[in-house]
Amino acid sequence: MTEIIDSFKKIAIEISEAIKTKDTGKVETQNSSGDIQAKLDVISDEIVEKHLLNLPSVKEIISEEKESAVSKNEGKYLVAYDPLDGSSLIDVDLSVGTIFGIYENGYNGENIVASGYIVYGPRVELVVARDIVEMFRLNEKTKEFEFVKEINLDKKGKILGPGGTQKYWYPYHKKMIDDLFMEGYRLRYSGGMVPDLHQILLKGGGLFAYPGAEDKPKGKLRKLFEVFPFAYVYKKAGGFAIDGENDLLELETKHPHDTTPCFFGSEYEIKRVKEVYKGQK
Ligand code: AHM
Ligand code: MG
Repeated sequence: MTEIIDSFKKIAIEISEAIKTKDTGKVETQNSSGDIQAKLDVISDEIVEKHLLNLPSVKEIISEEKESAVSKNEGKYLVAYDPLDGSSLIDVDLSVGTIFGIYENGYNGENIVASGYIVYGPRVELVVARDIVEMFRLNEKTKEFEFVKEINLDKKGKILGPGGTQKYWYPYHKKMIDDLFMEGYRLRYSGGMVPDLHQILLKGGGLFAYPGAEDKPKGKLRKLFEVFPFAYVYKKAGGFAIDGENDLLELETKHPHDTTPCFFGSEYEIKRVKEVYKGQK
């Protein structure tokens, strides 16, 4: 496990360098989820693959940019990752990230044993969830990640990141978001789940929502590469992660690119979501 986490420190340095120096344009192909890929999506995927396949403890890898898993004849961990989440923000120079989940014996929510993410912002930060959630920051001079602090969520926050296209939101979802704004919550949504969820974690709490809606009943965000890893981080930080009703880590996956509605937050906000979503399906 530690060798995988250490490997993501090297990966972070390489991807960060690529973001600063490589072409920010698109490629002609689409990835397995049907998204138009940025050149940096492909480069980042290759960087992660190169590092992970070298590790004896890794049995299999799968990424948002791959149709299916790449397996080896050794190791015990399965690593699912999104090499460059939020890559549509690259050309406007907003923060992007890498997300990873480490699984054992399968890719259902209950199989995740550790997870983490890297934020490529003005500084490069790494958050790792094992028994606790720890944050590290890259020292650009020494190229070492230095421990910053343990992350713990408060019971109630002040910020709200409501994803999806408002035109297609279900009426009860719209009312819930409106009510929270009227309670005093402030909007914090960049369009990159890594910096958006990182902000909620570091500001003590709040709510990030990417709901099911008329245009996308199962939401947009993928279980393996985005949702389960962040659900694990939020739960280990004392927060909650649900699909409206159920704990996200109780969900199963049929296809590697399955998506789910998702809500991440602290106790108060997730209780509100549950009250609103009860009996709506
Ligand atoms: P990506 O993996 O193709 O980059 O898409 C995931 C991103 C998330 O980072 C973000 O929360 C979401 O898509 C934003 O979607 P939208 O543009 O619909 O608000
Ligand atoms: Mg993504």
